[in-house]
Amino acid sequence: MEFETIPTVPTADEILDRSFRRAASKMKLKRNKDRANEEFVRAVSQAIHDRLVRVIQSFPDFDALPAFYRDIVDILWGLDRVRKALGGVGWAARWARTHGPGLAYQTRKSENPSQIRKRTVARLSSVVHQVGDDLLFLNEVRNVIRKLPHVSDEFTVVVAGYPNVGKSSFIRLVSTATPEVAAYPFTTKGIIVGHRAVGKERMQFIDTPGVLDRPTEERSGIERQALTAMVNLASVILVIIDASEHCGYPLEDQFRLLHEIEAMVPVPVQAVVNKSDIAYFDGYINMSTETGEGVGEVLETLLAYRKRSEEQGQAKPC
Ligand SMILES: Nc1nc2c(ncn2[C@@H]2O[C@H](COP(=O)(O)OP(=O)(O)OP(=O)(O)O)[C@@H](O)[C@H]2O)c(=O)[nH]1
Ligand SMILES: [Mg+2]
Repeated sequence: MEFETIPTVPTADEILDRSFRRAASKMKLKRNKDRANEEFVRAVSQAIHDRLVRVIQSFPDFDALPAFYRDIVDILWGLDRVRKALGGVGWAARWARTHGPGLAYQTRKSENPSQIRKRTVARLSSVVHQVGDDLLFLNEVRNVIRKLPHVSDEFTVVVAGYPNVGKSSFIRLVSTATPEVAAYPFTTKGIIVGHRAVGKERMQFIDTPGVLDRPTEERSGIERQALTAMVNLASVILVIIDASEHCGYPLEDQFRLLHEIEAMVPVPVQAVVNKSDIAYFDGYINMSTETGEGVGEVLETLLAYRKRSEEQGQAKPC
């Protein structure tokens, strides 16, 4: 994703300091003092405009992003809020461009160019400070999105289920990803991507935060990230069930979530029961990420889905 290359968003003070410094160096080149004041005003408004435009241009076009990334930005901050912040910065850039030449002209025509210059600097500072919070917010967005995992367009297993059932333990065992594993719910707070070599190719594995069986509007941003991964990224969803209920959630709720997921997505949903070293559940594949029992069977089942998807892909009309 192009997110990695978004540079740090400068603060209002940094933009002003750098722009004043650049303008001051241009001012020194002018012998005539009045001309120097005029040149300072012109250069400072141009520099502010350029720096603000650079901020806007460094962000991707959110409408053109793949649905998964757009959803994640929407879940974390709200797309409207991000667009509004970019809009604010755009307003300040336009202000500098529109008013800069006029203010420079006034400086030249004035009886007291140095006073007009100071007044202009104060106005420009005030405009840039008006979008100071937008700049800080955009930097916060930048710091998070540049670390979003890179998800590629290949056969993808999204591992989902209630919190604390062993999703990350499974991902650690079978893929290159090393998510944190802990004996409490919501250890995983975002999407984590790993891979596993399958012959000459790879299979992508996505670890997700736990999801509770509850109405969508009550779900937290952490849970909603898991749902968007299931909807937008999965070739197959592996729902892990903890029949031992050591995770802290009743089996009945876990199965309700499984059925909700089945109804929500068009891709295959494979249920697997984990922690078979503690409790076994008839009628499902049982595995234990602790002892390794059954993990091979789960991988074979996933490979069979992949094979089927390849066959269907080949069967598709061109
Ligand atoms: N006995 C036993 N414990 C397991 C097994 N798999 C995972 N655990 C334990 O279950 C707890 C939760 O494991 P995680 O892998 O962090 O579970 P998770 O589903 O990723 O949890 P969240 O990220 O919080 O949703 C940890 O204490 C693991 O050691 C298993 O097969 N058997
Ligand atoms: Mg986890």
